[in-house]
Amino acid sequence: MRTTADLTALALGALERLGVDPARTTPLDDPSAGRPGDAAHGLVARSPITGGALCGVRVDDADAVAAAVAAASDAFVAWRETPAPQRGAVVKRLGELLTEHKEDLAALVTIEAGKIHTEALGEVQEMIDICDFAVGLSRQLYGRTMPSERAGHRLQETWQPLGVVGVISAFNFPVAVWSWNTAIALVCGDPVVWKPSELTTLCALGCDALLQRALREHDAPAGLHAVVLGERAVGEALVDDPRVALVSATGSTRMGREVGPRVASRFGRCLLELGGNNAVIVTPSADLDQAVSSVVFGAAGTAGQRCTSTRRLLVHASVADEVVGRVARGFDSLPAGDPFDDGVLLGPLIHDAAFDAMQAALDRARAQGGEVVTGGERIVPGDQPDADADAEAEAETGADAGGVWVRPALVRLPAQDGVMLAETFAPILYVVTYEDFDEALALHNAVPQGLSGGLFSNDVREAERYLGASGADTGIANVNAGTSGAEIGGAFGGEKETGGGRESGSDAWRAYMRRATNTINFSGSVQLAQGVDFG
Ligand code: UN1
Repeated sequence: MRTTADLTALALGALERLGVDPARTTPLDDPSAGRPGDAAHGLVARSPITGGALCGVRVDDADAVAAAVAAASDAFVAWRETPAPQRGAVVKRLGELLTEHKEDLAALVTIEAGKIHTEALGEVQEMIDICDFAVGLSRQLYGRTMPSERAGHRLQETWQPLGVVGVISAFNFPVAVWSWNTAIALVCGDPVVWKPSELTTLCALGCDALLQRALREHDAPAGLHAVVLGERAVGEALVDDPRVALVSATGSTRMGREVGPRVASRFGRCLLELGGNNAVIVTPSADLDQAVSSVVFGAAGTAGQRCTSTRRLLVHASVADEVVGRVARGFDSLPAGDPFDDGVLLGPLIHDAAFDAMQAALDRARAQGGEVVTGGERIVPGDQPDADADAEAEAETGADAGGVWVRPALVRLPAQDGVMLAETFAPILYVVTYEDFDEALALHNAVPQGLSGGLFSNDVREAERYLGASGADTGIANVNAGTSGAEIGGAFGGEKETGGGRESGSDAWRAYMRRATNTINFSGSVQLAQGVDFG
């Protein structure tokens, strides 16, 4: 297991290679910088692998946010007039730099989010992919031409840059979600001000450094991108600034409930990507090998900390015992440990509070008559020091508390109710059985969230019904594929309490532009629509 000192050295090396200004971070042993938590440090960057502190990170205040938004607004004036394919050239360069620095950025993701290294590399790959997509899009920001009802008239719609985009992102996808928004916003002609999670500030500094390099190389206007670091007040300043035309926020439904009305009250535009409570239906005709391995990855991958994680298993009664047994064996055999190590599939939870929330959810499940088939307990992988003893040691000496690993929990519930209707950001998979397909569809949709879902079936009628008007009500609905791991080419997001926003591929770019409907009269006379005669 790597120590905090190892991780600090790795992180600082990566930051240097990525070109991050050393003044943005402060060493923890610098007496002039104060102690962790002091104003001089602002935030402390930590790793969930050891629970230890890596370095201090200088933070921004509300004035700094206002200055970043002002600079972005100025940059917008020039950027909106820059031809979209030239804007695309900057994003193309960003994609090249990401390819070159894939390892460094992935290392920061593993260090700060605890994600296993193959998933961290996959996350950076999503960034490269969205850059490719955005570069192509820069020549395809299509509007339509419609037939006019008036002779000698043309009716068309055009898409124009919208303005400053505020991006708020979460710890679990600390770099990809930023890139989905930023690559698209930039080709659409919009500057970006980014407030990342306070848990993944080093990742954000790394992304910003690469983009600044691409912008400099292309003589893009200053202020086109800024990262603002801090806690709630920084996010609030961004959300409330009337110069921010679009707030694209990823996080909990609780966060969205605050952000949505605040942005709406100033008639700003919001793109919300909030909680999921994603179900997989396993039918009697399913290929159970495929279903089980997809469910194990969906529920336990990223330690259950994706918004697309599989949280509910709706399984036909005739195959329930077999599926539950096989998923339980899958959970039990996942190698836990240092997420940098080859073969490790289970990394740590983000922090102690995530573990506490998981235990509280399991207690609720038991109170509802749930049976914990396997998992839920804290595990101490490999040479990880004893966690409880270390927590006390940390309080006294500042030593590492130790990371929090947990065995993914599989819980059979008598009915889909109570705790199963809520998203707990941890690896818990609730199972209920069903008897007929209508019941499975009803259960699938009977939660407040609507992000992702999957059906495992080889019955074409079930598959078509699942994808149809009365089928899955989620923004992402898959057949013989799990709930997580969506590709960037499709639009990403969901309905109901998931917030309704769509990011990344397809036509999600439209949220980042303003649409204008244009009538051009080349007839040489005035003709009113709807046949109106006005003298
Ligand atoms: C998230 O968890 O916020 O579909 C994003 C997936 C990833 C993105 C998840 N491509 O699981």
